[in-house]
Amino acid sequence: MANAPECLFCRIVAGDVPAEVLHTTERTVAFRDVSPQAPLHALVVPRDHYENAAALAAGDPETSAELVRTAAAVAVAAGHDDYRLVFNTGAGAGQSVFHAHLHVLAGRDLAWPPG
Ligand code: TR5
Repeated sequence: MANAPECLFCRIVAGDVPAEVLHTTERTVAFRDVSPQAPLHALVVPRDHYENAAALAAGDPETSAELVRTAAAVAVAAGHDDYRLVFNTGAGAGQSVFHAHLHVLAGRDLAWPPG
């Protein structure tokens, strides 16, 4: 799927908007969230533009799986065996950037259910 020039995360992937990149693979980029909600808060995104996790899984299942592998690698590299992975999907669920992204949260007690 083509990248979207007006999409913030496409621009981070392209290097046009600065971000603290933690890990890259052929298909994914992981960078630190600008407004961290835990000592480790990273976002893992596909290089290609998909609106949300469901669209990514339908259109490119291998990259969808790679997002999870990359998220695990980021958490373990930061010294965390326990971590939370979150896909907010839709504005009502808290999605604010409409380029699929997997939140990786770790480093503090994470309550359940989430807010
Ligand atoms: O709310 P959802 O699930 O869509 O998550 C979007 C995430 O993007 C939020 O946790 C934001 O804090 C994060 N975000 C927003 C911006 C940004 C970012 N993370 C890294 N770098 C960012 N830049 C440069 N600009 C943002 N507006």
